[in-house]
Amino acid sequence: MSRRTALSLTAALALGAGLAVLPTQAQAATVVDTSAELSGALSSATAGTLIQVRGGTYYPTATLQSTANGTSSNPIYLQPYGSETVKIDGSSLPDGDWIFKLTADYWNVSGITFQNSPDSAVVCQSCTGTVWNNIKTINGGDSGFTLTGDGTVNNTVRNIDSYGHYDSANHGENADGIAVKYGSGTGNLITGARLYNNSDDGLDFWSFSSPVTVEHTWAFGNGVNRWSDSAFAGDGNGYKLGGDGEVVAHVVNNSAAWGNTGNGFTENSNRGAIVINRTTAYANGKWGYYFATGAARLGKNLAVSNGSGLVNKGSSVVSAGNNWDSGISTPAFRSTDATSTYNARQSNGALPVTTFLTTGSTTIGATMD
Ligand SMILES: [Ca+2]
Ligand SMILES: [Ca+2]
Repeated sequence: MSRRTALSLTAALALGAGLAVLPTQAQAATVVDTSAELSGALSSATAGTLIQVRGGTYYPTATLQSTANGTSSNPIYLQPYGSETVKIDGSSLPDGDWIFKLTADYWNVSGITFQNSPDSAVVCQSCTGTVWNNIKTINGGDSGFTLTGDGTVNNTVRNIDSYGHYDSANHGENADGIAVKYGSGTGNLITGARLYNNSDDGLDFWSFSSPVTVEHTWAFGNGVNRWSDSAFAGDGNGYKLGGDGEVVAHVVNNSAAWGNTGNGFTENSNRGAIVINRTTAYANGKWGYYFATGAARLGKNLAVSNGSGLVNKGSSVVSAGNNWDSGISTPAFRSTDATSTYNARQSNGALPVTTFLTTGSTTIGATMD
């Protein structure tokens, strides 16, 4: 028995019952330092496999992918070796290829940057129980991070940065920061995301028929033509919460949208009881909140300086405690300088500390953390 295992068991005994499941056996790490080794490790992984990638920038020539499943108690881990910096760059991939695709369950992917993909950067198709911690998807040719397919269940995307995506062939019409599209499945959570400067939307739930929860997320600067595209077609919504006829009650808590060219938050034709609480929409090009046809529940939200107005809400919307509701005042922002929102994340992976769009209010708007 290794020293580490002995200590863990001692700690477990000291803490008594109720502790999380311990690994049933120590599993040797698979350390890789070439794209070929990484590809092989992904496809041959089994429950409990720990894949550690040595620092450096990798240029795979084919999509890295796996259909290997972990289990809830023994996921498959993919992460950098120690504290090394790992970037996987799609510049050597064929046109139309993705960098990384999982069609698999119970993976735990953390700390890796996926950049310069010819198409989508990371796609998880019909995944159950995957956890993505502090990954980055940057400057790809379609959406940065995608959950798709039926059987998309209990996935957590925590502290992702996804920015700079642009699909040139479609003049920016499709590339979102996060896309949860064309599928179904409950228990999916996006938390701590920064989704910005993408050609289309920050976040897009087009044609996804089950509720998704979003919290502590920032979507900003999407839909701006940063590519000198004379036929630019990006929509520029911060949070596009539906589409394609699905009626689904997504939930967005304590999140913000600013500087997007479209709406800050929009049902996008979803007539379901979308729940939006304690969010802030600031300086978006169109409406702060666009919920003209559905039955959204809007509570304690704050809209300021949006191009078309604070809110466009239909007669089925339930609205209470928002700054457009009668008797609710609009607190002043401590800062409207967004510079600090681009800062490095905190050491625990959380969003950077900022006073931008904070008000100190305990009753309305996002807390920006
Ligand atoms: Ca679009
Ligand atoms: Ca979109």
